[in-house]
Amino acid sequence: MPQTISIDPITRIEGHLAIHVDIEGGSVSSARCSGEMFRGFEAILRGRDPLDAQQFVQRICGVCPVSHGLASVAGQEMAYGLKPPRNARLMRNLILGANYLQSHIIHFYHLAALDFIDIAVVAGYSGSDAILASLHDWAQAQSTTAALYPLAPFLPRYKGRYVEDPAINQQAVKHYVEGLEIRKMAHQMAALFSGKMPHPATIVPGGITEVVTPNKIAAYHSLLKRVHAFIDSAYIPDVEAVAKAYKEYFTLGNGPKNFLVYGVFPENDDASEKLFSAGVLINGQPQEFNPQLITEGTDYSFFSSPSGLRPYDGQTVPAPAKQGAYSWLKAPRYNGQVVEVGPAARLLVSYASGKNKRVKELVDHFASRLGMRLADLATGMGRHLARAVEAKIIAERCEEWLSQLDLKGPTFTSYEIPDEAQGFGLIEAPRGALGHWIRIKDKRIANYQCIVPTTWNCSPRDAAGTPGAVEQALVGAPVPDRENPLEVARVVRSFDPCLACAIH
Ligand code: NFE
Repeated sequence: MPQTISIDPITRIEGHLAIHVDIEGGSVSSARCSGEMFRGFEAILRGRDPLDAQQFVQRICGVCPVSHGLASVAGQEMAYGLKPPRNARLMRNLILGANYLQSHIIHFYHLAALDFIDIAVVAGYSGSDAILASLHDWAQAQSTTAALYPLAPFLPRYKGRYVEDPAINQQAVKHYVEGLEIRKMAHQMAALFSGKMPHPATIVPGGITEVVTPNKIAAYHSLLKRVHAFIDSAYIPDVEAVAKAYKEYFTLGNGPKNFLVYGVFPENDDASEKLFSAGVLINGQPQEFNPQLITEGTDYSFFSSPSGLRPYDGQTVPAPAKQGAYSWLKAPRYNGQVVEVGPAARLLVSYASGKNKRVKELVDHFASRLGMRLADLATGMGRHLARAVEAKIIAERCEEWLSQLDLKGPTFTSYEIPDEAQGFGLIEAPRGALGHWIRIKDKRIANYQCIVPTTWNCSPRDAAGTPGAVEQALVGAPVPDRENPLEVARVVRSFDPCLACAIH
């Protein structure tokens, strides 16, 4: 009989997720991901003015509000037959680009790195670095006060092998602190063209209700230079150092080997070219993406809504006592297949398309330095590397988009809301493929459905009993000590789950 352990809740992710794993012979034989909360944004939106949508849906999440806002306005722009002006496309890229940078930096340093980096190193620090010395003093003071644990909230933690080289640990801990300031700068970058962060009110169908000024361009540029320098001098070297210390994670934690990308960062005005292109890989084979093939299952979800509906017809009827259900996430499928979404998917699809030379250059560069294969990007360590590479590419492109802004050009196109219409907006949030579907009747929202990156990744089983992407990725993870399932936590965190988004 397998023994089951639960990590409930799993910490250092966003939102409320429980992981239950069955262990046989010292490793995971089966896993279940349970989203533990219901929110009901889709139900809240029914009957409202369509222009409420992009404001409401941004409240799904404080980490990726820009993506929800942009998916909503893209769906409305399809419904209204609208094309935003060039400046709006560029400003949206700059706002979303800045949001990706803050999201990837917080994920690595403040959520995932402490699975590998030994923060306890600060207690024995005796050097002259101001940040590390002040952390050392704080640790000392804490050990003589009534703190429940020394170094709380960083300790206690799961016991296991952490990085042993003090120089690597010290650098990463210093960058943990510096990363907080860098994240703030990335938020400031986004706010320059969006008015505020998070939850900007300026993202509307038709464009962006902000103006382009030389001061904003200069301010964005100066912040971008500092964030970009941090990516090159801290983020990428730290990810590489961790990757070298944990090579086994390039084979651990791979998921379904199917990938879905909707594409993001339009590079021309008809959006036919994107920085990261849309595409599907099934068992490594590229397929043309067809949005008609997306469905959502509810067989193991706390919903009484029918299973297998297309998103335009999706229903959100909670059923908390449903027999056999174990998650508040639905189970999205592409042509019936489980797919992984996110930065690794984006790099793999872009690499396969051959359209983005920079992706190929950087992926080949790191693959050769780290002795990994292309497919190893979708593993417990590859996903961290994919995020860092993507951050570098986005920082480079932000510089270019900034230079393309037109000081005299419009940022908004006006329109009428039709009595009846429908549309969908597909975009990539930092965590992967994000879609919003809207139906309008009598100028009101008749139906609204979101299918969100973490809903794809942390999906429960479907009608066929096939586990979701994270559930599959956990199978085979070693659990040498049931009290300290560090390997399980590392694999889950490599996906950067956001359950606030996933359950919406
Ligand atoms: Ni709440 Fe989000 C991103 C979206 S994840 S963070 O990225 O959409 O499911």
